[in-house]
Amino acid sequence: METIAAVATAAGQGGIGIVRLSGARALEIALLITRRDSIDNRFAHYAKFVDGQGQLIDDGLVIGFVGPQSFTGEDCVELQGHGGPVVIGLLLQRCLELGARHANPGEFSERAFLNGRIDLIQAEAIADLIAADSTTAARQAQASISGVFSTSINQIMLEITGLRVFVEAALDFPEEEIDFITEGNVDQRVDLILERLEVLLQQAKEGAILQGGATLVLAGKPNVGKSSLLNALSGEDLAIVTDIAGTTRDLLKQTVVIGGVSFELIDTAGLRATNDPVEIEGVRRAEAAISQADILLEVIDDSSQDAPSETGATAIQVFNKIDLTDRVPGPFGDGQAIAVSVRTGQGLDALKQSILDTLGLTQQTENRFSARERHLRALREGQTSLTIAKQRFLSARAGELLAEDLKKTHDILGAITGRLTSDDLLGEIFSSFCIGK
Ligand SMILES: Nc1nc2c(ncn2[C@@H]2O[C@H](COP(=O)(O)OP(=O)(O)O)[C@@H](O)[C@H]2O)c(=O)[nH]1
Ligand SMILES: [Mg+2]
Repeated sequence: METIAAVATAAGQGGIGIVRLSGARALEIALLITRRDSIDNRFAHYAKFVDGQGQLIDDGLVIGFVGPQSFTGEDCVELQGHGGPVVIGLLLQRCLELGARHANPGEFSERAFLNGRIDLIQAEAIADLIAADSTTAARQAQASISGVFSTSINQIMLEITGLRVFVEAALDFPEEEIDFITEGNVDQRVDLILERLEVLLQQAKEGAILQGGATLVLAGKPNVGKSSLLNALSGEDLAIVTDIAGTTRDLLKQTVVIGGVSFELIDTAGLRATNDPVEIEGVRRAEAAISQADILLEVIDDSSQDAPSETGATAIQVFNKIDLTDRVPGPFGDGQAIAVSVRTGQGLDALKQSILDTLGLTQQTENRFSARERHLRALREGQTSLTIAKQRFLSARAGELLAEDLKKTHDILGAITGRLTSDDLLGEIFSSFCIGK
């Protein structure tokens, strides 16, 4: 493996800038730059960093991590200098002159994965932690890094392994005539695995929503107070609010944090028939946004006689302007309707709570971990494959078929932690990382 180098700290100016090296020549390169005779394992040495002409580039700390007890599993070095883009660039340049190659995005994490230091879930969670835009997202990424998700997957994989061993053994000794159903409790064991998969899928779904940030879309007639609500929820005066219907014509997007969860909130043009070509396009965009919404906030003017039109699990009806109608603030009816006054702020906390409830985000936070769409897909595929395995087994009672189906399920789930993953997928995952990670 070539020795790789990259700036590990963010671009720009900072107190400290770090160049990171990994690979067989990492220590040797660091010795040349620091002109030291040795670098102790996991020890911070003060050092001067010099270039090829013996000129001082910077001074700072050099720390060596001898493999395999390092992040990547290889010999690693951190050169910690001052955090200026030019000075840290010179330091990196010197590493490259001495034979290191500039690392690709995510290459340090990829090596950590390839050397078995972390699994794929953990590698992805590191990227998610760095990209986290809310406390919740950061906490649950940390949970995945520390192995909460991986452990659950591995337990399920272990159970499938146990079942496969049993089935394969039975196939090897046909004369023993092991009765799968009665002695092996095969269908019960499959059911148990299916149950575990379902629980894990629910947790992962929640994790993915919190990680990716759900989309909230404001919809309703003109002048009901959608833009006012966007401003209230974001705490900023972003959208233009007037009493003229048709003021908002384009989509307006803003990140808002509710209960520690970050959401993308989209304000739309009011839905109405119009001849204005700009507004027609605005309405078209509004409809497109509505169809993509995780949660639709249908705003209704409580002082009008209008009735809500959108229903369903993911729509919340927001009856606004109750300062004009004297309706009691908060949830009413079947609970999917919330009375608010954006003007006075009444009912807005109840609305926020309702948003979290509707996404199923009020349960315990203890088992939360970050997850990605890729994981959800694999968990669902695993469920399907195992369900088919069970059905085929019960109808055909053929051990060979079951063995095959179980192997397939095993492979699908194994791709989540990366035990069994194609090179294409690996390339896709790690190339989305930042350089130096
Ligand atoms: N009385 C009252 N007026 C409001 C309330 N919320 C918004 N409005 C007014 O309703 C009008 C339309 O608001 P706007 O946010 O532009 O509505 P949009 O067209 O749905 O985006 C503006 O004059 C707002 O000041 C409220 O809670 N109470
Ligand atoms: Mg508006």
